[in-house]
Amino acid sequence: MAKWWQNAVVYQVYPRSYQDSNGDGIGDLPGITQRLDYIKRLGADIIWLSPIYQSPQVDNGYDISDYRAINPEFGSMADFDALLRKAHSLGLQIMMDLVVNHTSDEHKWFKQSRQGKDNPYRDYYIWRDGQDGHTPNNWGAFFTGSAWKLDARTGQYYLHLFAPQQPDLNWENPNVRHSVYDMMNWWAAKGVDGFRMDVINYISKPRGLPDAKKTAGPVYGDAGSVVANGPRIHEFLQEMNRNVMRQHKMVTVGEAPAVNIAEAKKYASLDGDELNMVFQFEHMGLDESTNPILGRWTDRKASLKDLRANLTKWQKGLAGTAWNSLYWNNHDQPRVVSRFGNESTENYRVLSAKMLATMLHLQQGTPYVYEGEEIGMTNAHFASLDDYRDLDAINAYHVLVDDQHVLTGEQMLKYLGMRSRDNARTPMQWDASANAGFSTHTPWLKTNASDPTINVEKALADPNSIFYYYQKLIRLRHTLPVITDGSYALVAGNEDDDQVYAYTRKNATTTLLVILNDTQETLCRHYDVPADAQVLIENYADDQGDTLRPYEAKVYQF
Ligand code: ISL
Ligand code: CA
Repeated sequence: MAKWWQNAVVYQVYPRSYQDSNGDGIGDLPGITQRLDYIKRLGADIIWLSPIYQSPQVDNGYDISDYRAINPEFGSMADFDALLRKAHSLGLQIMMDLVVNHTSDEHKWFKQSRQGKDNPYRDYYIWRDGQDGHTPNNWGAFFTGSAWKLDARTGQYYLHLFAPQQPDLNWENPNVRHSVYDMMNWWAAKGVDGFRMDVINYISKPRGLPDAKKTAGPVYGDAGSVVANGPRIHEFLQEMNRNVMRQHKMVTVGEAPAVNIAEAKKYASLDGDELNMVFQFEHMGLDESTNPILGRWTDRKASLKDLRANLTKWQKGLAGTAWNSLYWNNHDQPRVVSRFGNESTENYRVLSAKMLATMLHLQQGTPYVYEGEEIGMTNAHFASLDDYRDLDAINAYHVLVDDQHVLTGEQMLKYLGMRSRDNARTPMQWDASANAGFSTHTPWLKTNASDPTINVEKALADPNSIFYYYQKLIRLRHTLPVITDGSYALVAGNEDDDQVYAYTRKNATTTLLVILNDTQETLCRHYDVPADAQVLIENYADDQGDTLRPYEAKVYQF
């Protein structure tokens, strides 16, 4: 018997960019509440809200200064309660973002902690002496620079894996852990239905905080490789589970960079003593640069072979023992149609968006749809650094172009246009009016000017839109058990095909055969299909058998 979240579909809302209701150019909670009917119409079951807590917004809310207050830009606690009530009345669940690897440096715990070595909150964070006038180890922060910042008051350094304004919490301290569990229970008591846990597999730091391996090129060691999946991580999550998850009906997903199959099986085991599922990152890394200095700043494209091999590895690796989450997009990733699809013509944009949706939504796991994905929103391709708001993009530009001179400004702008997180964060495109119907005021981040015709109003008026295709995929998941419980296999011989991806899902009564042309060419492929097979869903109107048209996706049921 599938658990309730196993055939659910999650829709992620980035509150800053969804709908502004009071004309200040910033999306807010009343704006989301106005749009819940739209999310319901798509068919999603759960809404994951990116952070809405009180925050200085250095990292758009992933720097929290009060876990029990709403950021005033987004509204009030009464606005949150109204959102939750309306969501529940529509049968939608709310999943909160839980950011507990770090807080904001304006959190009261950190303000206390930095007061002095004997402050009761000192040990809430990770403080170390320098080594001979240098940082305690070689770790680099994910947003550039060292992961350590010297604090003048006590002459010690504190750890921040992200921005200096995001000090890491010390999970070795039981008071930290129980403060977090209390806070989670407080939200659960309010009625929230689950948590998406930010970089949760970074919370247990390696003993002794050893240097990380450093390849020739980068100035700092790769902290991610040593902090991911640390020594006490499973103990901490099991403790959290006993204190929080087991007390409520709740769905959880952990963001887990650098997770492998063996670790994922522990985090997301079907026994349910840690999390329900994790976000793995391997398919998001397939198009990284081969030059470690550049990392994801490149225009490399992933090959179909690599993508298929990776998705297949995760399908088979977790089958029967743990549960996958399925995603192409979130607020940190460029738009899927621009990245793995083809945005060069309107026809290809629509076809490739539907093809990629088919690839993902027919696999086993819980699918996540990120706002705007369901209408095929594309990357923004900003022309100037001034258009960017994300500290990740701005810092990377300065380091690679101005300090290290490894890229020209022109090259970096091109790579930002392909990979920056701001590509995902441009305002939701509701209609063709000014600011895409997002706001009456200039938005905090420019709307995507590349195609003003991509919007919800237009999608809802067109029965062949990407929106209705997603709606259908979601409805199929809700009605056909094989999509949730069927076993996954590649069609024999398909592993070497660099143009077409073909796989099956099978349970005791039903087989699905999924055929996907990942090219803009017309191809010929023969697959054995029983004479009485039905076409379950397709992105062209008429099945032409062995002929596969550009980006054709079709699913047979028999
Ligand atoms: O965004 C990234 C590159 O694609 C990742 O390296 C990202 O920083 C990492 O996945 C962690 O992300 C999460 O924690 C960050 C926050 O900035 C991201 O928005 C969040 O999703 C720090 O809280
Ligand atoms: Ca607003």
